[in-house]
Parts: sequence; C-alpha cells; structure tokens
Amino acid sequence: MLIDYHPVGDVQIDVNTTNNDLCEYYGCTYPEMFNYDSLANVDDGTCIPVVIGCMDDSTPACNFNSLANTPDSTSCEYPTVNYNCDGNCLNDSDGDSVCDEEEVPGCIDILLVIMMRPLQMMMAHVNMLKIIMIVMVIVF
Ligand SMILES: [Ca+2]
Ligand SMILES: [Ca+2]
Repeated sequence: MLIDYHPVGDVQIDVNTTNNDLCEYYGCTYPEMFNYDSLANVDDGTCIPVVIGCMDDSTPACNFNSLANTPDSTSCEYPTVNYNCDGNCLNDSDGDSVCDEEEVPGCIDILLVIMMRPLQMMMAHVNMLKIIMIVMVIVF
C-alpha cells in the first residue's frame, strides 16, 4: 500500500520507508552538463557547462585551454621545432630571426662576397680559356 509520504528531518535519508523514490538526491540534473549526476533528482544549481578544448599541458600546446574540461585532442596545435607558438625562434643568439639551430656557417661579409663574385667568374673564364688553348694545341 502506497502512502502519501512527506518525510521530515533529513530528506537525504529516507528512514521511514523502503520507497527510495521519495528520497531527494541533490546534484546537477541536466544531462548536457559536464557534472551531470544521473542519481540526482533535485537540481542544486552546481551544474558546470561542458568546455571542449585542448587540455594538453604536458607538451607546449599553443592553444591549451585551462578552462577546458572535455578533451578534444584533435584541436591541439603545437609549435614548429625550434620555434615558439608566435613563430619566433626559441634560440637566436645573434637576433637575426634565424634560429641558432638553422644558422648556416660561412662568410657573412657581404662586401667581400660582392667583390669575390666577379673574380670567381673571371677565374672560371680563365680556366675555360686554358682548356680551349690546350685542346687547340693538341688538335693543331
Ligand atoms: Ca645569423
Ligand atoms: Ca640567429
């Protein structure tokens, strides 16, 4: 026989009946919320909305979202090796925007390079002339 029961005292513990439907369980009752409690039947206003985002803080993900509570691993973006998330070098000791790891050793005196280029071209021509003269001497 079902009695119209209105508990008194602590409604969390239904001491006078075996009908658990009369118990009030507090929690978030909205299934779309992050902390939905399927056992709760009284909403207590503690629902937390789902925030999808990159939760990878173990590696330096550029779009790490500290507010995210639901991971979306496909959305994490990482910097290129030797660069930070802004596209700047992690190490650039001479400040020329070429990362230390990508520096190419060699002559950096542009004036010397400009002066040497014609000389190198002239030497190439001289070498070609030598070859032509040797061929002519051999043939004739
Ligand atoms: Ca440099
Ligand atoms: Ca550099």
